[in-house]
Amino acid sequence: MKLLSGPLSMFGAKAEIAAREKGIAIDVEMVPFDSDDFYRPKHPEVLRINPKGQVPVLIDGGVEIFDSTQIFEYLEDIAPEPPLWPASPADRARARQLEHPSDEVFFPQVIRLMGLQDDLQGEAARKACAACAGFYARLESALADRDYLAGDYSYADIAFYMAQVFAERKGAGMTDATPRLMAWRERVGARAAVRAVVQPMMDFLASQGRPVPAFLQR
Ligand SMILES: N[C@@H](CCC(=O)N[C@@H](CS)C(=O)NCC(=O)O)C(=O)O
Repeated sequence: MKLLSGPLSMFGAKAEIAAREKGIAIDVEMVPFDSDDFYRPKHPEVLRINPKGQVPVLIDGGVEIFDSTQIFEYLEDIAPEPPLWPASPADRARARQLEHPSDEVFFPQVIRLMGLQDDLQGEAARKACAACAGFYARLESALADRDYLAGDYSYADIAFYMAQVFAERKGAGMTDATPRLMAWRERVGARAAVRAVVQPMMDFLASQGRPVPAFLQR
């Protein structure tokens, strides 16, 4: 099985962490990525398989998939153990409803901040940071009676862990205002699969002389 990812791809990291959690041997190839954070030149297999031209892309024999969440679903189907979605349909639906906004509601605020790094005190950046803080507060409430976002450790945790790493890098990290979420971050970050993927990413940042979030410094 081959995963096309990028050295700073949070979506690629989601897929790689999930494969490691499942114990699936996976060959990860990093596509070209330049110092301006552009994925250029586009890898020919990425262009062929993903009409959006984005990583991650997973190739497993004749199966070719793009989108990190679609890759989660495939991994769950081929390797049901250990499960990374809850068992019952209702709980699964709830977990998916936590994984999706991580990518599609929270992370877009982080992408907004990526373009506002020279004006972090400006109104647009402050609005994006406030949206992230609101998201953290909602998850803090969800963690009142559980250790992980959807009960047991799941894809929802993997997705949000990676999204918040990038939020931290871009100025919208979590704070002591959400202590349960901070403890959750410790718990998820201590997992071997998570460390094995996030640490090389941080090493890549350091190798480029770019800041590494304090909570991930060696
Ligand atoms: N929804 C997609 C998002 C993938 C995505 O945004 N990938 C980024 C890297 S993290 C990318 O390839 N960007 C290059 C581009 O859009 O040209 C997923 O979950 O895989």
